[in-house]
Amino acid sequence: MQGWLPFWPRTAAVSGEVVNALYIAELGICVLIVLTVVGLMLRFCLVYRRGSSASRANLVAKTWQWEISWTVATLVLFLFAFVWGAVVYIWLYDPPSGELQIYVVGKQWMWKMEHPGGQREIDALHVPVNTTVRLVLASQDVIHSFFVPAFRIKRDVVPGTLETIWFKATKAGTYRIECTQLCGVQHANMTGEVTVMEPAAFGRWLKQQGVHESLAQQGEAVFREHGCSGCHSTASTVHAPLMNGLYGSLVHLQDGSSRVADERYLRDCILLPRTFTVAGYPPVMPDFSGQLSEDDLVKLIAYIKSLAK
Ligand code: HEC
Ligand SMILES: [Cu+2]
Repeated sequence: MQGWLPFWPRTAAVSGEVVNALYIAELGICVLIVLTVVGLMLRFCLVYRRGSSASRANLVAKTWQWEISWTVATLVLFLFAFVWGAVVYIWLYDPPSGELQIYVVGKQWMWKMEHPGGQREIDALHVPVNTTVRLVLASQDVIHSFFVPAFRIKRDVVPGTLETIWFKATKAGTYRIECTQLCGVQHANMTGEVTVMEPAAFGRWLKQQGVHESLAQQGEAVFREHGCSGCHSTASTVHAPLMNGLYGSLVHLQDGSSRVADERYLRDCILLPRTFTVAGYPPVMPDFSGQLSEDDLVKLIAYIKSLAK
């Protein structure tokens, strides 16, 4: 695409190609409609201008065939655009579990990335090429929006919850990360760079970071330090659920409803324990809101996830 349209933005991910196709198709439909309407207008302006000798007899009466066919044709056209857009939207915003999971914490004014191996980066993200990467995004303060134009992915990061998005980069290189939600005076500087590397180079990069504790291991330490293990362990005298096998399972709640234990659920359990209780347990889980940073939460969640199998 860039070959014959130099101003076309770079495309370096599967989602980029998919969004390009949709964008070009919608642009094509719009151009077609504009040309038809403006073309007819100009034609009538010229042909029937004052003083022209065009015949004004034989006025065509309105016919139902015409009315119905153009209405149905545009309806079908727009429904087609809608269905296509909806399918792409759902595909993009319902991430697969991914071969690599990275946590992203947005704060005024930087992006902090945490790899499962415990490596951290500020305003930079290293990933291997041709790998499905799932991002779990959190905000420490205000609403930010994580945007990688070359991948055509964008996700608002709302404080108080977790968002997910995914991508599969197809070309090695470096690509801009931007915040697209006005988030304070330094908003314009809240940028970064994704570096897409060959898998071998990525493996070397991970090693060079000199990290010895994985995110889950760091989470285990937080789990102990904040007394979670005092209740959530086999040795505990409190009747509390064990974390083993929790992630990804279906949890039945006291009120009869159930929820899948994804990252968002785990986060709610820790910060909003009073809003729901796991069926069969006493509602004694303490409220940890205000006591744990987004970083600690990310570690705790990584730890609980590591106990999934
Ligand atoms: C005083 C004991 C106690 C402490 C300390 C405690 N919890 Fe809990 N927790 C419970 C109990 C009891 C439940 C089940 C009832 C409920 O949901 O409120 C629970 C539920 C949970 C659940 C939902 C489990 C499920 O099966 O769905 C998670 C996740 C959780 N706790 C994580 C933590 C984390 C992380 C910490 C430390 C930051 C922690 N808990 C500290 C007692 C505790
Ligand atoms: Cu921001």
